Amino acid sequence: MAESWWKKSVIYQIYPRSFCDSNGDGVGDLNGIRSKLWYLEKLGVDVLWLSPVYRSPNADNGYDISDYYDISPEYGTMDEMKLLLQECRKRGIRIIMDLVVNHTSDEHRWFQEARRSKSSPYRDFYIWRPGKNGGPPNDLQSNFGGSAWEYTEETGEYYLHFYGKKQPDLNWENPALRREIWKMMNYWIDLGIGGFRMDVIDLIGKVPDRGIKENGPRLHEYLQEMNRETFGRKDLLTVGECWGATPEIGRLYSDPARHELSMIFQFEQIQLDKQPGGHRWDLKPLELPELKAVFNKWQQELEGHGWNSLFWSNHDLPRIVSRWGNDREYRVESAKMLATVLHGMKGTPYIYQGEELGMTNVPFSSPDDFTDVESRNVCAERRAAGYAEADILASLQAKARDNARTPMQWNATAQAGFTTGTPWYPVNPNYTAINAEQALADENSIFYYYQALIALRKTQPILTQGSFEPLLPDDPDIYAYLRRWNGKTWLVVCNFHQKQVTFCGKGRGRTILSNYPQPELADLQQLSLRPYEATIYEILEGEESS
Ligand code: TEU
Ligand code: CA
Repeated sequence: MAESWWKKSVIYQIYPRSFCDSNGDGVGDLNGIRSKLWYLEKLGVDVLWLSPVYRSPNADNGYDISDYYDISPEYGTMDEMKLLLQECRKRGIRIIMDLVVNHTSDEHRWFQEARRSKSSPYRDFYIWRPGKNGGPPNDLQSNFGGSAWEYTEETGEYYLHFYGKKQPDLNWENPALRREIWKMMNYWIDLGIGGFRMDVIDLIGKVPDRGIKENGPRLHEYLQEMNRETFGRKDLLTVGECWGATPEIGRLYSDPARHELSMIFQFEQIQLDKQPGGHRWDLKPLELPELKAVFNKWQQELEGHGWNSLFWSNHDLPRIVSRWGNDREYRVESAKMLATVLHGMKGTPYIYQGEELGMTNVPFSSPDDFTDVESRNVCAERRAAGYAEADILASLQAKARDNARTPMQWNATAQAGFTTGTPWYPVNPNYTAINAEQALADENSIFYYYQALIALRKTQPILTQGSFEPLLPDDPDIYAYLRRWNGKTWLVVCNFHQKQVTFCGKGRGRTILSNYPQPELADLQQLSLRPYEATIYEILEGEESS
């Protein structure tokens, strides 16, 4: 069987609002993306995932859609979308769209109809329940804080919303709703898109009366129906966002024999730096052995039964160099080290815009500077619960979604070259030093390191097909593993921390790529690793380490 194209791809996530503004209104747009295709082509990525650009009142920056068939006027027009698709096609770049179908906006026509009357044909597109004892139907909580139920005057019932009040949940048990979703997906497929990223797809099987949010009983039935009715007839990339996935669950989605999705985003590694049992705002430092254990498990357990996605960051997560690297004196070294760890593994890598420049978290100094809907809610909740302001600030600085959403840093001119107007969100003041123009002019930049990693993935089947073997699972500082394919062995060895450490392997290695100057041949029996040093070696024949 021919290998699917997306196993060799590297995907670049664009958060359109913050990528490039072409008309000076301070909001990134489709023409802005089109004007930067040369940059993405130079980086070498072959797929763009666009966070939502559909019509939306923006209660959650586009993750609240009011019309799936139209482009939000602030991003452009459907004709501009088609033009972007066309320009991408010329450059061999595919676009995958964000599919947000767990919920719509409350301003979507379906919901407007549904809320009006119990007899509306759209009533059953959403989930309505009468209240209990003068309150909501049960104590289900919204992922953005507070009750998941909202009362409506018109019919005296509550509707379910797992996210904001302006994001009512769709009722997937209704076959008429599912048919509408298939129709809409086919519309986009026919426009020539390369696939879908599926927002919180593990929630669509919800059974609110039994308190079931994730991984409901009919979830996989719906996905198999979706596959049959929409993308199954084409070789498209589909990736489901699944916060609650274990490798066992990951196989259910991505085992090709089950005809569901290409792969999922799993978040186990993303949840390691929080207090056990606590919320992600309850901070705890990352332990490297725990990180390795999670990745190793996913690498090994999906082998032959599915396919991994590989990512450090997205629009909901803090900047990885600030999170698990060092965004001060070793920003360049640590950003490259993190890239090496991830891109050396088996799966499809995703790069979040600005990650290839080593963009950092925002230096906000008050909780009130954080304006994202989730940040506002958690701040209000924690103030009400009596948390110290300093604690709230520390949590937001470490984890707020705002960190990922500052404008892309293109150059050192005003507003980082993102806009000629006033940006919708403040530019990180470090743009004068950290920006694309600077990176392109510096052959040792993080950008060119990502470019080299992407080029390796395109030319070296060992990266896409080779087996994965973890080394040193308990070492607190070194992240090392082997890849093997066709008689060849590669060693990826990284110092995750600032202190010097020694790696003891076997044989000799030829340097493939490193974030420090390296001799062509290295003695792997005793490698002294400098701060955040990362190297990929080919182990010379007959000298395999084990
Ligand atoms: O996020 C899924 C999700 O579960 C979030 O609640 C996540 O836990 C949080 O954002 C982490 O900060 C997806 C989208 O990626 C996000 O942008 C949307 O707000 C959310 O769904 C609702 O559509
Ligand atoms: Ca604009």
